[in-house]
Amino acid sequence: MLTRIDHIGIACFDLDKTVEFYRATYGFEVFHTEVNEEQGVREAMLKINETSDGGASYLQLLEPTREDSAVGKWLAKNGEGVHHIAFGTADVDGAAEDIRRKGVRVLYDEPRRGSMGSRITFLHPKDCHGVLTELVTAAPPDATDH
Ligand code: V0V
Ligand code: CO
Repeated sequence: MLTRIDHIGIACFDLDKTVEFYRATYGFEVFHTEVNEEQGVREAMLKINETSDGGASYLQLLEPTREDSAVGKWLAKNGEGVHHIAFGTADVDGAAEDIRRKGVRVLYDEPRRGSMGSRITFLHPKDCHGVLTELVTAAPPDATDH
């Protein structure tokens, strides 16, 4: 079961400038930053609110670390903007399997490492009405060292 919007992924050319826009305009502060080399991103998580399932919702600002990454390719084609949405679930393996059985392409055989020790997978945007969709299981609270 999907129980929250975990994050909205926003692609940008300059992470520091974009973080500053969200701080100055809305007052959102950086909760966590990291580089994920496998995904080819440098990212900042801005926590927006807690959610009723014990999780939280974030904006995920993404700057590519290389041009041939998913975000690098997307930026070259589209410019800055919303890149993906992510739904939170306690069971990313089960959710991905259910959705795969419905005929939607799940991009990874096994979930991979995401932000803050989470486990993530993606659904192909062409099977989701044009929206790149991520499924996330957050790390247990004591395992998160943000
Ligand atoms: C590509 N397309 C998109 C899209 N990216 N449509 C909607 N939203 C997007 N973000 C469309 C594109 O316009 C093409 O449509 C078609 O899909 C094929 O795209 P492509 O440019 O040829 O690129 P591909 O096929 O090489 O790669 C697309 C996929 C790739 C979705 C397969 O981006 C991918 O593997 N994404 C998952 C990983 C990812 O995005 N990582 C970065 C975030 P037309 O032109 O043919 O009609 S990492 C993250 O979120 C983390 C770490 C986290 O949350 O913790
Ligand atoms: Co994401």
